Amino acid sequence: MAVREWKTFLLPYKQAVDELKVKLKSIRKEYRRKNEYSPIEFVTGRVKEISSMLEKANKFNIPLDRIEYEIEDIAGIRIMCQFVDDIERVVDIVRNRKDMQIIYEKDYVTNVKESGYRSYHIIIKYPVYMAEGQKDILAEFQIRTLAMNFWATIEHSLNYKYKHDIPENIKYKLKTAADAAFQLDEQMLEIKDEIKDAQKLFEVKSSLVSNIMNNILTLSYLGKTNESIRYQKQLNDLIDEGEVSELNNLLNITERTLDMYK
Ligand code: 0O2
Ligand code: 0O2
Repeated sequence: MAVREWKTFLLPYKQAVDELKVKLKSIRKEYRRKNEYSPIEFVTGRVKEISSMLEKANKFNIPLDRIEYEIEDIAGIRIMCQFVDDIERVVDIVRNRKDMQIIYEKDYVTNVKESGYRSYHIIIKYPVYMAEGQKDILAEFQIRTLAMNFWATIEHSLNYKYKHDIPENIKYKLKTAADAAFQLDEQMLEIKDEIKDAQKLFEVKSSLVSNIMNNILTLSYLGKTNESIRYQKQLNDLIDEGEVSELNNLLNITERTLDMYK
């Protein structure tokens, strides 16, 4: 295939990656808007490099006209979670969607790969609407924790450097590091509630602070300089150590003052 034909071939995959990223990121946004914990920490996506596709086609003797059926990760989406048990929640979210048809799942979280690799993979069929009409493409989700992602990213770059022939001593160290990543995930799971509470507290406080700031700004626009300076000082005193209840009080006071002038 000429470069131009590759570009045309890859168009629906690029569109699928863009759409899937938006869809998954908006799940996170929705949780955050509701002030709830999101099982999705962040999402990345990529279309497979042409060189990497050719390499895979060569390795598995896949003729070019079979690539779209045989290479399942031309469109690749990675979903990162904070905790191991978030992975199941994300898998359930994907299973319940009507716009993504699951072809099969591979659980490398339970069945760790020989290399030490852990992740939950889902291959989906996804309809993309192009100018000429609908095209169904395959896409791969890799769902993993931050620790799994850290390990896989490093191991992947070493594989690239050593052309998949990593020296035994480094392989051994990677295995030990994979165990350490596993332990880290287990330990984080044990203090998950603690961490979630801290994160929630941070979010509640920052949303209170931003609402108070908005009210102070509005007062200042309305020409109520004295009040605005007074509340700004009170807010400054609360920023570091203030309790939620104190911030709530200040928010109520600024709201009542605003109501008086509106
Ligand atoms: P935000 O608000 O910065 O988090 P693009 O191709 O540019 O349209 P995107 O999503 O920017 O798409 O690129 P990509 O490479 O697919 O995804 C990168 C996203 O993952 C960025 O978020 C990064 O912030 C986020 N990311 C990467 N590494 C980490 C990490 O270690 N921790 C966290 N929390 N996020 C990470 P956004 O979408 O730009 O939004
Ligand atoms: P890329 O784009 O470079 O990431 P096989 O190649 O037969 O072992 P198969 O059946 O093609 O694997 O699919 P599998 O096992 O689900 O793996 C597909 C993708 O998972 C890989 O894509 C990697 O992204 C990731 N992966 C699987 N095993 C490992 C591993 O041991 N280490 C790391 N870092 N990643 C792994 P590609 O093809 O490597 O492409």
